[in-house]
Amino acid sequence: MIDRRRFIAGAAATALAAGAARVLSAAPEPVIRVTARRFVFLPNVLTLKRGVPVTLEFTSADVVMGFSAPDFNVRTDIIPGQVSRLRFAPDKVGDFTFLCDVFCGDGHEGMNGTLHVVA
Ligand SMILES: [Cu+2]
Repeated sequence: MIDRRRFIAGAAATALAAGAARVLSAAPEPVIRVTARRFVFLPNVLTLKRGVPVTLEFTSADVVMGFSAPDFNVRTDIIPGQVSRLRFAPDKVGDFTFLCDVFCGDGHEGMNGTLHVVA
C-alpha cells in the first residue's frame, strides 16, 4: 500500500513537471478583456504585438454594441449577458482606430478607441 501511494505521488509529480514544460514551451496567447458601455470602451487603448494572435473578450454593461477595427477587417457584436470573443493577429504596426458600429444612443458617434500595435 505504501509503495502504491509512493508510485501515485511520483506519477503526479511527473505529470506536473510535464505540464510545467508545456507552459514554458508555449506561452498562453494573450487575452484582453474589454467592457463596452454607453459610450466608451474600457480600456480604450489596446496594446497589441504585430504577428501575435490575441483574443479580445468583450462584454456589454448595458445595450447591444459593436466592435469594429476596419484596418484589420474584424468586427463582432457585443451582446449584454454574453462574452464575445474576437481572435486575430494584427499584421501592421501603428495606431488604428476601432469603433462601435451598432447604434447605441446619442453618444454612439464618439464611441471609439485605439489599437496600438507594436513590433
Ligand atoms: Cu454604438
